[in-house]
This record gives sequence, C-alpha cells and structure tokens, in this order.
Amino acid sequence: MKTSFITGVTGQDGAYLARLLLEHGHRVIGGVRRSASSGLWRLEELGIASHERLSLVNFDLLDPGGAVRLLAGHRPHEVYNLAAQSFVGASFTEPMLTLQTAGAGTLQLLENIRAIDPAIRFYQASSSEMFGLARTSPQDEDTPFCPRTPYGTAKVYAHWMAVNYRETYGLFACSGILYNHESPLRGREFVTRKITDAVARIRLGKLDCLHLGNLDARRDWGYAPEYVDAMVRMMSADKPGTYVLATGRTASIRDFATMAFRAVEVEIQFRGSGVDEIAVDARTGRTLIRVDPALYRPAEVERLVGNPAHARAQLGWEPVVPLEAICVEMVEADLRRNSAGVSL
Ligand code: G4F
Repeated sequence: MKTSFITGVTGQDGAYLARLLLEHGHRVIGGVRRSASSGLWRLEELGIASHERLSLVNFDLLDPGGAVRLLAGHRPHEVYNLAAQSFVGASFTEPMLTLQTAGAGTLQLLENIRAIDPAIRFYQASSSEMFGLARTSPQDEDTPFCPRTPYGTAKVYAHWMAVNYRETYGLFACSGILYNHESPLRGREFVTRKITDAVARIRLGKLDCLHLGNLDARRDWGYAPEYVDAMVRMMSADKPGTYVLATGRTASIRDFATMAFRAVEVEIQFRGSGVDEIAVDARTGRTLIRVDPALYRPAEVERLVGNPAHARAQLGWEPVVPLEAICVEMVEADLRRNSAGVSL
C-alpha cells in the first residue's frame, strides 16, 4: 500500500486530494497545524475525516524538526506540499510569514527528503501568481516569471528549488503551476466563495449588500477536484516535470458575480465606475454590490490565463467543468450551509 503525505490537508486542495488518494487505495498522512484556523470541516463535508486510512498528524512547516520526524517516522512514498499562507491579499501584510511558509518551508521539505530518502516523490504547489505581470498570454511552462506580490515571489523561489533539486540531486520533484481553481470548499477569503456565500446570505435575508474590491480583474478559473487529479497524474508519470494547469479561458469578477446572482434567479446590472460602481437588482433597483477601495490590493495582477496543452499532451488531463456549473454548485452549497446556520 502506498503512503502519501499531504501538507495542508485541511485546505481545499488538501481535502480533495486526500479523498482521491484514499479512493486510489493509498494510506494518507495529513499534516495539520495545531493552530489551523480552518479546522476539519472540509474533510468532514467530504465524509473522510474518520477514514481508517487517513491519519492526521500535527505538522508545522515552520518547525525545523517537524519534517524530519514525519518523514523518518512514517516513511511516505510521496509528499504533496500544499501548505502555505495562500491568500495573496494577506501576503502584503504578512510578507515574512508568506516567505517562510511558501518559500523556506518548501526548501526544508526538499532538503529533508534528500537526506532521509531521495526516492520519495515530491509535488510542489506552484501558482499562476508567479507569472504576475506576464509579458505574453496565455502563459505556459516557458513563460518568464514576473511576480507582483510577496506571495508570487515566495512561490517563484519554491518552484525553482523544486526544479533545482530535480536537476541537481535527481529528486522526483514535480511542480504544478495552478491557475485559480474553485469549489464549494474554497475559503471565504477568496473572491469566488466570498461572492457565493454573500449571494446565499442576501437570498436568505441575512445580508444587505456585498462589498468587493477590483471588479475588473480577470482570472482563469477551473474546478478544484479536476486540478488535484492532475497532481496525482504528475506524481504517477515516468518522469518528474513542470505543468501549467488552467482552462485557457478568463472571466472578470463582475462576470462571476453576475453568474452567482443568476443562480438565485436575480439579474444584476452594473452602474457607475471606479469606487462609485454599484450593481443593482434589475427588477427592484436594490443595490446588491458596492466597491470598497479598502479591498483593493497595493499591487494587482489584472489578468492571468494559462495554456494547459503540455498537461493535456503528457498527462491526458483536460479541464471539463465550466465556470457556470462551478458557480452554481458553490451557491447551492452556501445556500444549504447558511440555511442550516453555519457557513465556514
Ligand atoms: O480570489 P482571489 O483572492 O485569488 P488570487 O489572488 O487570484 O489567488 C488565488 O489563486 C492563485 C492562483 O491559483 C493562488 F496561487 C492563490 O493562492 C489563490 O488561491 O482574488 C482574485 C481577484 C484578485 O484580482 C482580487 O483583487 O479578485 C479580486 N478581488 C476583488 N474583490 C477580490 C475582492 N479578492 C478577494 N479575495 N476579495 C475581494 O473582496
């Protein structure tokens, strides 16, 4: 039986990945920070929190001895490194924590794998934020990085360390450059889930109005369960590599908000511009969205779109679920949760 270790198992991707690996018959060790704010709700929603082949262990990327104890004690065949401070907005107020978790935490894992058992396969969660102010569009594996945020910069460091350990020490180290990927398990600090949760609460009469930042930003949004499937394909391939995972399509924040309100049969119309822009219910004229300049980022990545051709050719991976369907699934989950009184 294969043993897989996932750092960040309580996050969106960690939970879906754990479920997939359990379905594949693996034993899964999930690293959980003692102070993890997110708790186990995602594992519980997926029905795997008490799975007999899932063991949750205390693990903190910032504890220098933690990875040694974990790798030496559990001897996993593979490590998926998903843990980090992953909210781009917070990386401006916590740049050092972001660097330590996303950057140095990755190096520590690679170094310990090299020392303890170089046969352990390694997956690094890289990000489209590494492209930042990309010079070409869509981006692929050869596009130069131009990160614009402390998060993107830390991820570039971690990505290059994974590539270096692959080339220098022969480690099976993969890097998945993932564009935004959403689901009902997304955290509420990210814009899609913030929107679907607010739409549900407005529908249920629990919220008056949704406040957002930059409505013009465009993202290439895919479906998280499909993206973790690609991670497993990378780790099962003959050779380690770097892969862009994306849909090749973009939508704006405005588009996503329109879709989310449509899921509860409300048509919205945007009026005005800049910080005075609002969205109203086309039927009643009620204001449902306002812009709050405090939610603007100090530096913004306006548009990111990826080319997944390499993953398609080498891994047989294809993103299928359209954004409209993802959005409806998220709104329905948030209606259910908010009706029951709990939305995490
Ligand atoms: O949902 P976001 O916070 O995601 P972002 O910054 O693109 O990063 C996500 O995707 C990356 C690529 O996979 C990951 F590496 C990263 O860890 C994370 O998962 O913001 C998307 C866009 C931004 O342009 C932001 O300025 O939405 C804009 N936005 C507008 N109003 C907002 C808001 N973002 C948030 N979080 N909250 C707002 O009220």
